[in-house]
Amino acid sequence: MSSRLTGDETALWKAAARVLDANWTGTATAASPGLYPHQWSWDSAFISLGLARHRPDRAETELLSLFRGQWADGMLPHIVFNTTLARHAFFPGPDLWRSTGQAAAPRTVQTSGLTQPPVHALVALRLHECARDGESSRGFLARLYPLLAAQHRHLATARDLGAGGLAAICHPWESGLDNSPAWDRPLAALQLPPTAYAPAHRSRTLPTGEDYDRYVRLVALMRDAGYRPEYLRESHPFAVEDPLFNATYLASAHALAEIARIVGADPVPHREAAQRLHTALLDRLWDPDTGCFRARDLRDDRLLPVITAGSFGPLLDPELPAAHVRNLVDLLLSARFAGAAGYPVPTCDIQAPAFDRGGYWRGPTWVSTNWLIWYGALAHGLPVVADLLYGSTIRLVRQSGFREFFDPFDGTGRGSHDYSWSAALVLDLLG
Ligand code: 9WN
Repeated sequence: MSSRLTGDETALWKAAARVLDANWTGTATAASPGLYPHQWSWDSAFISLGLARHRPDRAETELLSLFRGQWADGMLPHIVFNTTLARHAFFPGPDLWRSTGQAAAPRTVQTSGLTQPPVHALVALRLHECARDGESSRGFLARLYPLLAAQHRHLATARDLGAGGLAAICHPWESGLDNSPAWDRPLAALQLPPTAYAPAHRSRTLPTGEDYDRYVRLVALMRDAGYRPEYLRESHPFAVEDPLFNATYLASAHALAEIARIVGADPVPHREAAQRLHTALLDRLWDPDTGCFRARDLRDDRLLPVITAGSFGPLLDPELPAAHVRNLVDLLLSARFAGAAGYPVPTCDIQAPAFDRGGYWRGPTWVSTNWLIWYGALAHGLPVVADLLYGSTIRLVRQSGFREFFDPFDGTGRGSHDYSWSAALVLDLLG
């Protein structure tokens, strides 16, 4: 804990550390007690940033244990199941994914069959930068480097479905922003079989019903096609290039170049990959009419209409041109986002018809998206934006605790309590 924290901040720091202690399972951290009892991919990365401040020994274990679930083709799954729990501790559990029946999946670990935003290399480098023992941390990076490189190779080969240099997501869950209104249009185009899939399975409230049936339908299609890239490229009905996913990929490609340099590998291919992503993001997802990034639906080759917090993701690109940065900052501070929210950043444009202040990823403020935009703003030397996000995030957790998500107008906490990444990223913010 930093010695410059105030009394209030110290109390907050200790409360966050208690959440991570309570959610620690021995080798990893549950995303939240009860609701998400397994290890989720981008959660795990964010959590390791908090552990680095509190229990550095656990930070490395957390990330390495996530990579136990990596498939032989490099795919890093979005869930690594804790098989000591009852099979029905979470829906959809291992029975839906059937990973162990897949040739590329690990034999001894059960996982999902899709991925999540690749924040891992970015996080691994930050862990190294925070480490007290440089020598041992270099050893950690050396272990992780081939796994991260395989993850990036998988995205570059199996997921460039549009052949335009970006990675496509094949399921809303891969975006991390599950029920974002950005996905409404491609989901609505999906044909559902007459019998709904999702049983009365989840105690949670959002998202449910037909949305959920569509999520499960997409998984069943991917699974029945053996999660094959050829199927995803040619036939899968959901294929979208998302600015947030690709921005984390780009930032991680830069981090991977630096990790390669530190461990004595060749950084050049990773720098080139970052360069290609930079060009492709601008060419394919920048919309000059609205002055921001929007997701591209590869099935009709059109940009999706709704602007979300994900549109600010490309602030993570250190080479984003100044004019684009200015456009994004103007939009972020406008009445469509921070300008009209007491507790920014809402996850959806407040003026969009689909905006819903309590609707999970359809409006509420989340600590993860705030942290990513904060991180990008710092890298671009935007202290006003960075301070706004820092202040808003700290006020939210101070007022409402380490909740899963928050009302963007009055800061009311919603969803799970003691949500791991909310605690972890606050530890990282407090430093
Ligand atoms: C589906 C674990 C995960 C987060 C996602 C969040 C939510 C799962 C769900 O919880 O997704 O993977 O069942 O809704 O949307 O970002 O990683 O915290």
